[in-house]
Amino acid sequence: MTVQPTYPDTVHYTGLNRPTHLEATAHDLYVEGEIPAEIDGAFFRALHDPAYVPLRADDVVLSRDGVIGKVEFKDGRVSCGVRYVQTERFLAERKAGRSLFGVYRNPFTDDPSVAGVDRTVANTTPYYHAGRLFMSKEDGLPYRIDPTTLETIGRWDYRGRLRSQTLTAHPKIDPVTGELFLFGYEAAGLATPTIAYCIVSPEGELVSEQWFDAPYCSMMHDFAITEEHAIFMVYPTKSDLERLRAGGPHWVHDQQGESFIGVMPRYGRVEDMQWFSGPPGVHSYHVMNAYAEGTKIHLDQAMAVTNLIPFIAEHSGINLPVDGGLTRWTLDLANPGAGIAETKIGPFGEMPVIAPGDLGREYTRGWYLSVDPTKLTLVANGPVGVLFNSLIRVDWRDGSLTNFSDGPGLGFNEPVHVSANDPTHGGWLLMMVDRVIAEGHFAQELWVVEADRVEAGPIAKVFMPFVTCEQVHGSWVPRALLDAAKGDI
Ligand code: V55
Ligand code: FE
Repeated sequence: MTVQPTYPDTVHYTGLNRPTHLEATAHDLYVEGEIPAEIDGAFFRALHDPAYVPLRADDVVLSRDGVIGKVEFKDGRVSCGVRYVQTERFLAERKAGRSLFGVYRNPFTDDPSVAGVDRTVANTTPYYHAGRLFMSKEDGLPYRIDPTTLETIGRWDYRGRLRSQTLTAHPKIDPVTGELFLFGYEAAGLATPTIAYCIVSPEGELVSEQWFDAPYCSMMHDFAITEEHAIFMVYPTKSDLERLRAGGPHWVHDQQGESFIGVMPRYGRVEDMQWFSGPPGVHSYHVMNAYAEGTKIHLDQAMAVTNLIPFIAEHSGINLPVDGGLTRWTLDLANPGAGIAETKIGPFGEMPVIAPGDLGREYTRGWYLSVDPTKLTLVANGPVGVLFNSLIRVDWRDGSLTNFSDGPGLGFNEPVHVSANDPTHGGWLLMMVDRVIAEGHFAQELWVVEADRVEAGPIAKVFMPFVTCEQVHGSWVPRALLDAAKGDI
């Protein structure tokens, strides 16, 4: 008789993070309300679900295997599916029938049999460019996925042309030119300060890759693009090779550490980067948007006083109350000495979203998730330790906020924006909602919300026939783009 290993009894493997090992499809889901006919396409979601009990009981949620989820809308009918991303790591572990890779982003903790095997889990963002669907994580290269079957096609390196060892999970697609802007950090290997900045043509060919050094090796989770600039944010969550060799954590946040914003012409040379000094200790995971106004740049981010991920704060010996908010930073390229002007826009929150057509341009509205403390869910879970229960719409024309909150017992996940054919209609948001049905157990519903009337709540709900693990990010792919999917290898 063999003794089955068990999942650790930590937030990383319980509640919404309870492993499901699920791969499934379902058709003609039950819908309450009416789904607008124009919602025609696929909502791809990045999920994470471990395939095996981790090697080390102190491993964390960000190490869990990537799963691609899809909710597809066609002619008012809804179907869904989930499948593991068959990364090299997943395939090696499936063959062995157990975990072979050690803790989050530390290859020195791996079983020696997998030395040199790609260890990314592709669990952060699905994105679609030039007819190709990818699943990505910032510690490696993306994996290409068949958008119809959700089968993994393989790791994507632009047919061997890409030199960087990593690519961001927050790529930017210019809505007018169709180009894809990417960067990779730790591009030259573990704990290096090397950044690769890349441009991919609308046809999907890598046309430029330039390398530069950041001031130090930082967790550069997101970046920004304007019509004229590429913007890199360096916040003091730092890595260290010696710490990794000793089996320690990849990231420690330096609460006294300096932060920097690097700005370069987006088609220019990395040598033309202008660095701005930011406040010490702060951190941001996600950008809502950025745009240029004359020599000025506005950079709108979900800012926080420290790194929000509880295990990183813990590894860093930081115990600050969670604080921050949607914040506009304005910098003037003509006057770098003036530093960064800060405008607080909205309350603490995360997962900012815009209409994809607004990327890099002056925009009128955006959305993000926040926490309404009067409707709090007692189940603390997920990477940031709380369930979001408030959807906020920001109107940038006058800075006003509207919101819809619900609970206790509900958790909101990052929505996607679906645009309407009628330009006077603001489109819709699709948002997966986790509903607590018993302690540690959930049901899931996909809500359809009018993007410019979030306060009215959902106009339709799709009841999911099975429960998946937590979503990270998502992408909406309209029917016309799905139909243009490339079948090449
Ligand atoms: C985040 C998520 C990641 C990761 C690094 O939400 C940062 C932040 C799901 O993976 O690898
Ligand atoms: Fe992210």
